[in-house]
Amino acid sequence: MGMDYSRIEDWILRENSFDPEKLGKCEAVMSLGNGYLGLRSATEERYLNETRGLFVAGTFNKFDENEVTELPNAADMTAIHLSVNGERFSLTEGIAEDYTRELNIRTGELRRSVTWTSPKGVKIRLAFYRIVSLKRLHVIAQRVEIVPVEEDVRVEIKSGINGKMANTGSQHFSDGDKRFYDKRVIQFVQTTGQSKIDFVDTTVHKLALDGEILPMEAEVYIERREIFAGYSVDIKAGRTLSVEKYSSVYTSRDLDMEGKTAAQIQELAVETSRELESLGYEVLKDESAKQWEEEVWNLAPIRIEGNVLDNFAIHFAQYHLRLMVPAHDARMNIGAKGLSGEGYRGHTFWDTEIFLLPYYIFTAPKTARKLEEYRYLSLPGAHAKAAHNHYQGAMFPWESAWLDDGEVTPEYMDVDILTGKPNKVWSGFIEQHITSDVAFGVWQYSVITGDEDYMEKYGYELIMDTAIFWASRLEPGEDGRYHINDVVGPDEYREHVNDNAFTNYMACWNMKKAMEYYHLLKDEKPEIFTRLNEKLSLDAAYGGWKEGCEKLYLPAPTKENILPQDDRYLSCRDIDLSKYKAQENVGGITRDYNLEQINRIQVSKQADVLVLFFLLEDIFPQEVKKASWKHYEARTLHDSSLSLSTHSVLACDMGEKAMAYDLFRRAASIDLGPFMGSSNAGIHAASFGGVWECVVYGFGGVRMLGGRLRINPSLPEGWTELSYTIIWKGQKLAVDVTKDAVNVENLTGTKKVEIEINGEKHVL
Ligand code: IFM
Repeated sequence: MGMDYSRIEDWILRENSFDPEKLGKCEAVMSLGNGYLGLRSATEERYLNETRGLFVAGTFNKFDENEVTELPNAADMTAIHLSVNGERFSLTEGIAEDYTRELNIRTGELRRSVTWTSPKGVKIRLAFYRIVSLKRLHVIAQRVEIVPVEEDVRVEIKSGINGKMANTGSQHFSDGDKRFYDKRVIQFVQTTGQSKIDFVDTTVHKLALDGEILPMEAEVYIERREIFAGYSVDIKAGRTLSVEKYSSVYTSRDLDMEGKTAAQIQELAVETSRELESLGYEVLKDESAKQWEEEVWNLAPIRIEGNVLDNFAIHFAQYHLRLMVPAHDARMNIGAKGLSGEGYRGHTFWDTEIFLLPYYIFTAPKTARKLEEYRYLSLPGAHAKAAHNHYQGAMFPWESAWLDDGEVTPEYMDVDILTGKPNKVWSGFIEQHITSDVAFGVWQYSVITGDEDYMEKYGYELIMDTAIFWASRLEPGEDGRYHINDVVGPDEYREHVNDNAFTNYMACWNMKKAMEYYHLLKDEKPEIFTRLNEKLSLDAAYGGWKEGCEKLYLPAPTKENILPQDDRYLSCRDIDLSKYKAQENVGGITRDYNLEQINRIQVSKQADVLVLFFLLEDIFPQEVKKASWKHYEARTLHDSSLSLSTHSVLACDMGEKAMAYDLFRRAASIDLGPFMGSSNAGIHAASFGGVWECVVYGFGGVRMLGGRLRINPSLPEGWTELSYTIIWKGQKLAVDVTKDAVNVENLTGTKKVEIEINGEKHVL
């Protein structure tokens, strides 16, 4: 498969004008990171409506008893205040010309340039560059270039570390230890209030005039929660002053800092600063770009021919999929906003298993394993949640943060439009399908990768333990069947429903899988069986699974072939949804009706039954999928960013190509689209996984069905070629699809691979 990376336009996300009222969008979609650090792309100069953000994966803290654990917004090190002849540089003053801001998603570099004339008429050219290194997880590097255009100027620079950051008001850090080494290196150590994690933030500046280093000593400003260096430099017209700033963040929670005291980490950070300074911005940028090339673009190449925008969209998704994933540490997982904002407090949802995991399984299995190890490591929280609710086994939290936090869904959010009171968030109590989603993720991972080591250490246990929860969760009904009452299914517009199809079928799948593995272990891995039997009493649990599966009520399709979403959905009233379907912003219906009223309308926030068809594709006949797809698509508002991609993939399966493409475009526009407010709190992590699912699962036709690999591609109008790679049981396959051919090549070639392509069995 030939990859042509030469077309630079395919890799650039550009902003051509600056709007100080609408800063959130670019801050989030152009954010930088490496899975350890996530940095919002707030500008060097500060604005009233900005939301600066620097997040370190897994460093959760609970601000106060009435709040849930969240990922704290760490000290800011990217602000650089500039003044020219005493006038502060700001794009809200004076005249800005030739403004552009560009994110190069191929290299991970952010650039901004502008010619600025100050209110008093002094003209300067400015260029700003920055990266978060993909090679050195702790490092941020910046470069600013200042060129006076017409007259000599005096530039003043104030730059350092600002520890006054908060998460919408919650200040997670102490005012810590501030240090200034050799009148050059600035250091600030802050500690989180409850989790007691030390953050060692260090920064150093390097100034040069036309490339010649200026050996300058800084003025130091130390105030409450901040420490800054000040420089002032005279620049002749036409000459270039460059200011490079190298910053690093280390925390006492970092795996690579384990066993080190705060003082040792401080010392190491100072050494890092000196090393970064000697390497310089260009070297740091180039080595990071090389890492992007090796780790992402060469490892998981995807190319769409025929539509530049779609080709960009899939690469943009891959860019963010790398930024958000803590591939370095299994003790943490992906937040619903990645590391690009405070939204959803850095918490992990079912988004990981159902929308994100497939990308990592098929392209970076080691990373996928870490995500599923996290679930094993957080079993104590799942046990505590089950016990708290008088169930057995592992009941996974709807939202999770640090390993032993357990459930961290906030109890209240937003306001009821009718009562004016805060809305109770029921998901943390009764959105229980997360438990089988976790089990499904484990199974997907193990089948696609063939990683038996994971299964033996963690996977079998997770599937059994979650099945034990389900058996204890079933409620006997008067009809002699078991029911699962009072839940929220994937569709969060329907609260307190009984027998949600997704929940019941997935619970049944979970128990059946546990039974299957019970036999497998007993017959083929007796020592593992004995260990787990002692730990989980499998022999006693088996009867509960068997009876549970046999008696659990599984909603059947109506005579019109529609699978009921829950026991009430199809009898609720229909209303004209066209107003909400056409809305620019999501959630319009909640401004007209409260949740109780919405519960009585046939309307869905997001894909529900359709996710079930997507996961358990082979147990439902095509006519049921088709009729249900039609019914629910008409009533789904896609008010969750998780929704469009599932509908698109299903539309592909249904042969509804135009619809599939339209839904894919809308999914790709969730963060890339024109609505400026939608990404303020951070990007929509799951939607990027969804975009990959649309391309590779939908148009690319890949699916793991009952343990087998199937490829049934179908390109949308306008795409002339789609190529991608997937890793199937350790074998890397390059798939190339055109309108009339599918070529699959086994690039690894060390094992036979069986695939069904367009209904025909092939062995590679
Ligand atoms: O997990 C989702 C949920 O399905 C809809 N609300 C947002 C959550 C986080 O993305």
